[in-house]
Amino acid sequence: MTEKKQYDIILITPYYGAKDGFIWKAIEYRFQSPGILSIASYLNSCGFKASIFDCNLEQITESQFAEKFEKRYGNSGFRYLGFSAATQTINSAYRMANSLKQKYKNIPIIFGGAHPTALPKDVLENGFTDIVVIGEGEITTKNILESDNLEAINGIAYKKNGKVIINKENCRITNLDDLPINDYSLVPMELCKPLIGSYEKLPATIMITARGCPGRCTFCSRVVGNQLSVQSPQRIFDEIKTLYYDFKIRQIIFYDDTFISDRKRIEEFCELLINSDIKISWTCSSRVDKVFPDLLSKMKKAGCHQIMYGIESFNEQVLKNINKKTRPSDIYFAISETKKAKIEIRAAIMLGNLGDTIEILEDNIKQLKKTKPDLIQVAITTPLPGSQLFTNGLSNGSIKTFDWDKYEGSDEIIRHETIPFATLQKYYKKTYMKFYLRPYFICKTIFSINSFLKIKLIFSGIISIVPIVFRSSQKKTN
Ligand code: B12
Ligand code: SF4
Repeated sequence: MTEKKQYDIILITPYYGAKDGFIWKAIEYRFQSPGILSIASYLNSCGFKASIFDCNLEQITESQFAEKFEKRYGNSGFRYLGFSAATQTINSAYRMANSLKQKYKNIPIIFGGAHPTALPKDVLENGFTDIVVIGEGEITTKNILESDNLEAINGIAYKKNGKVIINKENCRITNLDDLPINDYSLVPMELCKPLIGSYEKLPATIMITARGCPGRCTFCSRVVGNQLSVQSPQRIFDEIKTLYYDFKIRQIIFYDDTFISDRKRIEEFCELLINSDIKISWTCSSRVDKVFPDLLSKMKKAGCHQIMYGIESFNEQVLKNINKKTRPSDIYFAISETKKAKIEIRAAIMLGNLGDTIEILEDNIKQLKKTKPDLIQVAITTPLPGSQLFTNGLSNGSIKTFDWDKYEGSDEIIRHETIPFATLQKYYKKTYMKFYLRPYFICKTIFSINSFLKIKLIFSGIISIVPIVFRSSQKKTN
């Protein structure tokens, strides 16, 4: 008799966070993983049975994983196991996968996400990964569940007679409206916790309304490539309706790489929100060269209260070196117009780019103090697999370690041509300190207190400054 399988696939995201007892714990943020949620929602809509075990959202650490997995799925039966991993979580995912492989020897293990997409060969070399899905996973995973003939499935890498085979690329999903609305009941949404300073209301969650980015910034790891595909305004609105009415979500953080890529799409989306009973607050990210004053006013009216701009540097030559394709004048324009629209600005800055000098790092601090964004987010440049910086580093030998656990900004990964890593760390702290610990910022913050939530936010903000003295960190790019 064949064993009954309750699930076709269990999709797992590893835990990523601060070590127990470390002060970062107080300001940790976590959300559902949109990638595996989308795959599971799609597979279930096609008649398969997919389950999600999101250890990041549920805060299940590596040491708790095997026991909790057993409790939840031990008696269920499943055909495949899938792990989603970024570079910083790949080692943890390996250990988790290995522990399951010991027990479930005949269950194929699939890896997907940012790191496996960038380095599929590496991921297959560990002995317990059977298949790597490269890029978007919905259709490719469905094809795997439907057929054992791996040779015929585009967008995967696998091992045959000990040799890694990388098949043809899969076709991108050009219209994201073709995918079903995410089935949020697959994950415990009540566990979402936003990053300090990124919300006005609670509960909060994230949404992705576009995939791909036409930009080619050298430091950026683009998981699904350069072709942009989007959800229509109506589709974004429909998903928000589900989140608002069924999950009582009141704050959305749009995690699209660059939300304002198509002005008309965002304009129509804002109109749908303005003319509805749904009163949510939301934030998004944008390039500084995608700023339209009249659109900003409409966004504000529709509930947008903060935009994160990928500024990276105020230096024209550095912007050229990283292929950002923006100019300092775009930055000044974006900041002043966003202020006029009364939308908060979170400015993302990078230290240790090609061409950076001490003078440039000092000037960045000066410009931040002069232009006065509301919040800043600083990162020491890390060569993430999948980025041009990583590929260049491989060929010129400037990458100092391939220990993926260290790829989070606090260790030296790549040698800067002139600035020692200790100096970059010093400027990481200095930029935060000089920006946040100045009388203007402190007074502005005190005068902005108008609710208990604001007091809570400020308290968490103070806590978040403390670890910066001890540790550096990496940011999400856009
Ligand atoms: C939303 C987001 C988050 C969310 C959710 C993370 C998550 N686990 O999904 C939060 C805020 C929690 C987060 C945290 C972090 N993130 Co993040 N994040 C993103 C962002 C902006 C969008 C990802 C997304 O949802 N896209 C939409 C979905 C549909 O695409 P997707 O996730 O790529 O998934 C598709 C495929 O990759 C594939 N797939 C994914 N997993 C799997 C698994 C299987 C089994 C299969 C078959 C397929 C498959 O199918 C999916 C559907 O098509 C990306 C940037 C980007 N544009 O991709 C960065 C990005 C993925 N994050 C990144 C980083 C560095 C981090 C952090 C390490 C940051 C930090 N220092 O704290 C942490 C890691 C936490 C973690 N547990 O993974 C990097 C990863 C780079 C790299 N080479 O690894 C990216 C690429 C940003 C960047 N350009 O630098 N992140
Ligand atoms: S940093 Fe932003 S603009 Fe540049 S390639 Fe990445 S997602 Fe696109």
